[in-house]
Amino acid sequence: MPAQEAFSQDGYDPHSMIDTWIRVWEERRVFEARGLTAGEEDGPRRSLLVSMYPYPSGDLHMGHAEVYSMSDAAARFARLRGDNVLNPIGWDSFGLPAENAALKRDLDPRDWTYGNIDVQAESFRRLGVSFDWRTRLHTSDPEYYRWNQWLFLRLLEKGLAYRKSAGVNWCPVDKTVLANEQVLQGKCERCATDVVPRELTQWFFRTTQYAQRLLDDMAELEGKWPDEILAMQRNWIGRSEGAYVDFTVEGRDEPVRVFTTRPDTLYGATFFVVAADSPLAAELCAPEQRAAFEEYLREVRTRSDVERLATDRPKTGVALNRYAVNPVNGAKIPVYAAEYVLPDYGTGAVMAVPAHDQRDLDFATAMGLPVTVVVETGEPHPVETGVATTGDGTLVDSGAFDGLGKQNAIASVTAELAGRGAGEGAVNYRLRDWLLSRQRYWGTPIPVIHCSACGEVPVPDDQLPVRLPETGYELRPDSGVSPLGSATEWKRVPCPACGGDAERDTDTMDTFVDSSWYFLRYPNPDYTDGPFDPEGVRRWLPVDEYIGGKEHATGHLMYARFITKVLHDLGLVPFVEPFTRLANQGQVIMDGKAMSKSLGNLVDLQDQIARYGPDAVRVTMLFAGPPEDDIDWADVSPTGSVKWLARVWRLCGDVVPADRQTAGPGDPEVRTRVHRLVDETTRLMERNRFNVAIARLMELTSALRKAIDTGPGAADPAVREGAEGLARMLSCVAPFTAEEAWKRLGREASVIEYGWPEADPGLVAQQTVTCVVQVAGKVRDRLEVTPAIEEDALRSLALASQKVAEALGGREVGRVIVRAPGLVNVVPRKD
Ligand code: ANZ
Ligand code: ZN
Repeated sequence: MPAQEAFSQDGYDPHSMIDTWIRVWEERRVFEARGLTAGEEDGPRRSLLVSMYPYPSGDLHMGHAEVYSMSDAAARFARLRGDNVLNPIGWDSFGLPAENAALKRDLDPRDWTYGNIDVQAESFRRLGVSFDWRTRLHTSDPEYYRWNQWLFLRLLEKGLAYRKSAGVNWCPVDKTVLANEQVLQGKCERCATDVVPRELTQWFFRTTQYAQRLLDDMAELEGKWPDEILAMQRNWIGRSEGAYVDFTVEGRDEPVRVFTTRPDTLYGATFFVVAADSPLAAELCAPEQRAAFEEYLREVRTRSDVERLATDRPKTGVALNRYAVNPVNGAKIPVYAAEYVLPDYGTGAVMAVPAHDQRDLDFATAMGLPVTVVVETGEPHPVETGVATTGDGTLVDSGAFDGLGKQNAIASVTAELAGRGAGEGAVNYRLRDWLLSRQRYWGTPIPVIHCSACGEVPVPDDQLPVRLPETGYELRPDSGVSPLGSATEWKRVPCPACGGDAERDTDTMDTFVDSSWYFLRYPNPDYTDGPFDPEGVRRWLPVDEYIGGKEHATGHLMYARFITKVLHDLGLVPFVEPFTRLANQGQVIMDGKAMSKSLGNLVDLQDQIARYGPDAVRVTMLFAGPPEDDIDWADVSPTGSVKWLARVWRLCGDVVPADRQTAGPGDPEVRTRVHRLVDETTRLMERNRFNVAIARLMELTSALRKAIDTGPGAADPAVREGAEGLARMLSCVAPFTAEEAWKRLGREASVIEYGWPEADPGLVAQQTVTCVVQVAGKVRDRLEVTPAIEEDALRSLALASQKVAEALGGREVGRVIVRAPGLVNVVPRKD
């Protein structure tokens, strides 16, 4: 524990106040939502604000402090404004780090996990986060994961869960399956042996069946989710329209189907490519090419999809010495196996049109294959430039289709193919089915029993949960593929169908299954009659606002959307989208880089709290910039935050007690200023612009200080009105100090129960707003500007300020961050 910093803030002590207020809040139950699942139906507006739940990897870190400072400010604001708010907390407590820690320190993954959860829970309390602790859930509890199993069985019944063979990373020395994060540059993180691909039978959820709905329902999210995330989802689903075309292949009865987005280029197909690692390639390979093909295949298996699709790598492949026949003109074209065609996209085979597809052109160039232009686009010939032509144009050398434009030709060729049974229009998605089996211990066991007589038999619902064995298993088994495979006692069960000897499935579920529905259980985490309480779900869901990092754009958010649609189809939830609004927060970085142990730039949250107190840490997080931007901890000033909080605390102590004030509404100028600032802060908080809202609160602090020292004085009612408003608004961002300030104003706890101050519209109408100008995060000047001022104008105005020039002291300007009309931050260049 680092020493607490000694602050000479005239009595303001950011540490000693903590325990008192935690106790008061708990006693008064101020953070409990009303009517979770029963009673108080017709209360005020309900809102459910959810932050992506934490993983208990140790104590809370700076990233957690950032997310929860933001979500808590939003939750407290909504509560102060009269919403019935549910601010829940749970833990994503299954996952690989627990196993690694257990192996390294010879612990039970349970002890490590639950120990960390307790530490994090205590830290959340001491950070003043306004959770309703009745929602607390842990996904590694059998009471929770039994419902993962229950859901899995429902998907299995619907044909949405299935098994097929798929590749895994295998370490031949440790004889174990490695998760992607355990593979470092192609080597096992433990023993540095080259990892080899291996085929295993694995469980999948059929997300592809929902591809179109995942796209269509995005219409509901437009304008409510960040555009960037929607674009990433759209791209991940990757819908392409085109056609299937059937090519006959010599010596094979069934034709081979390809997917193409450009059926109009069919006459330009000069060769045919199948994915080297597809069963089809092995089947088509002529005997004399077998040896070459197998050698090539070994090479291909070591490469990732990203490498395989990279356009800057030389194209490789092997001729299979077979011919495919073009259905429209009977042309015989050679068949190749190559890595640039992926086995699990489209049909795993392509008609190659080198004139109009860049990868095909690169391959043709490498192999010396012909290039035939069939769409005249006006661009130079692909053979001369090495660039395939992809623009619009007119068909040539395409028989009866000559002269058609691209779009017309796509339709006509597709119709022609369909007419003679050699193809049809098709839609293809890049989205893959969700591979959910993990060969790991610390996860939800898959509730299936394998019987030699009956096959895959679901565990009956009344035998759930299938609990993890607590003893008799090896985390790194000497043989076999998964830890549960080593639990011989646990594995052996009678078949539920025939009673014969059978074995449990030994895989566990991807933890993204746990997180795909946890928010539905928040209103009643102890519910036992189903995965979630239908009444709680009806009252509180979908989530009004979901807050978390961009890294979940295509993983977690896609899975949660998918499972919600499945639950909807099962009649279990009335909506199809789980998160009405989504907000992303940036990361906390240090000196321009992500914090990491290896870089030695880790900032420890507990150390920061010990120095500055929880409120100053929260204020610093929020004041650093808009929520979606990264926060560079090297550029912020927690000391500045402490000083401001101390100023508020002192100010509220200086205001004359209510019964000794002067009569009347108080100084009109002060009142006007107070009401305008309340109004602006309100509007900024509504839009989650916490940084500018705090700038307004700072301004209010200074205005009131001035009113006391050189204005109407500490007994003026407008000064009290302003100070009380300040304490109430402050409780969103610095809850402990706000309570102390409220007490110093002679008021009774808790300030939260007094609500958000109202601005008098009559006083609000105004001509100018105040823009705060910071240099390196410190306020250096204030400018009166019109509310509609443009960013550029504001930037010039700020840079022209004498005070800014003084603060820069000759340093060069690096970045200028402008948030019109309220804030300009000038960041000096670092050398
Ligand atoms: C012939 C053609 C001609 C193509 C042309 C494109 C341009 P998107 O848009 O991503 O869906 N393709 C099909 N299956 C593939 C696979 N398994 N691996 C690699 N490439 C594959 O891309 C669809 C296009 O990608 C398809 O259309 C096919 O090439 C190729 F002027 O067919 B095209
Ligand atoms: Zn059986």
